[in-house]
Amino acid sequence: MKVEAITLREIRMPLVHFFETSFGRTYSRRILLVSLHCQGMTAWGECVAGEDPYYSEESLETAWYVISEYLGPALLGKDIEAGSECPLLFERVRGHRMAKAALENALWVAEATQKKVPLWKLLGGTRKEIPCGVSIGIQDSVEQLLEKIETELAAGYQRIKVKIKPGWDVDVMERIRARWPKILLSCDANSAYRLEDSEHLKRLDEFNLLMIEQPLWSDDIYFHAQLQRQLKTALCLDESIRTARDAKAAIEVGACRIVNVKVGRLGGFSEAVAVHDICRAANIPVWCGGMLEAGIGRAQNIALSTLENFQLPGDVSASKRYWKEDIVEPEIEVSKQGTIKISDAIGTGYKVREDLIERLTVRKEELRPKSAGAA
Ligand code: OSB
Ligand code: MG
Repeated sequence: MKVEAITLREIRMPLVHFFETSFGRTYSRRILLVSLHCQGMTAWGECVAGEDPYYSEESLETAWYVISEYLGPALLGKDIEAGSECPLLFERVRGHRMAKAALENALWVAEATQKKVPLWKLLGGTRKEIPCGVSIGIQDSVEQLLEKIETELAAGYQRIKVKIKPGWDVDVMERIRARWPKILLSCDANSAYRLEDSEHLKRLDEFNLLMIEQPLWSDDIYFHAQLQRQLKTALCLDESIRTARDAKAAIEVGACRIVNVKVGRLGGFSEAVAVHDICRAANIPVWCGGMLEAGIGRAQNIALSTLENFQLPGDVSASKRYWKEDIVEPEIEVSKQGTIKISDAIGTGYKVREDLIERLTVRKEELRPKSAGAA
């Protein structure tokens, strides 16, 4: 497949409900989409970088710059057979994994389309139905949070994850457990605590949580191992795992017992599958995280979640929880049992709504190979 041109687009999509984590509240998303034009075929990728560099160093703006100046030119005019060739082509650029993932994942979709196979099969998936959970942000009141949990349980979701931060943690979990003693429940701190908080965090042990996600620094592995030794509850790492090597180190030092796999954070499907494999070999279950994706990213997360070691329900939930109207059709729907059925269609099985994307676009840039002789 020759990559003849790449289009970058910024689209704006208001969230149905605001989403608040320990680093802030989001009402509306600005999303960078890439489309690769390969000999009559168009393959789409969604960059999960946020509006601001809070979850990680990357943002929509840094991703736009790095794709337009470095990663795009590394692909343009090249004949590429497989998405798995990307990491080598991008090797000179350090970090910027979300920018890399947007392009690499689009090439995996192109490869699946060309080979006429479903993306999930190309990735090595086996599951025909995946279990789904929800991530619920910090609310204005505990009552509001309880109401939201009730709605999601009624919709069938198999696991509830709530965001926590100092001042919104033990008391909140207590209220949830008092009402639902048995549900699969976890919490995510997005790095809001320090090792000195370990006595406080130990109080979470009484709630029989499935896991506590990323309590400490976003770049730390070692001190999570110290914390894990003090807790009964399993720790899960999200932000701290940026490479397969990080996953290996975290497992070896005992920093977590569960790993969150986010394809954007890891730089693309190649590294995400590598993390999956390392965890499987070490008997560490993984699950697929979410980044408030629109349908393109969401559909790709679904494909990844079909791999065998995605044993726990992911933050892979229905389009309508986030968007009035999603940019793929059909929209992503979740069954009454809290699952998504996997389609045997070629590619992701979800069609990109190019007309709607065009209407949502506020910025666009087209990249083409520099003509021969140009500097
Ligand atoms: O830590 O998992 C996270 C959203 C933005 C940034 C980080 C995280 C999240 C979520 C949302 O938890 C998951 C979703 O997409 O539903
Ligand atoms: Mg997280």
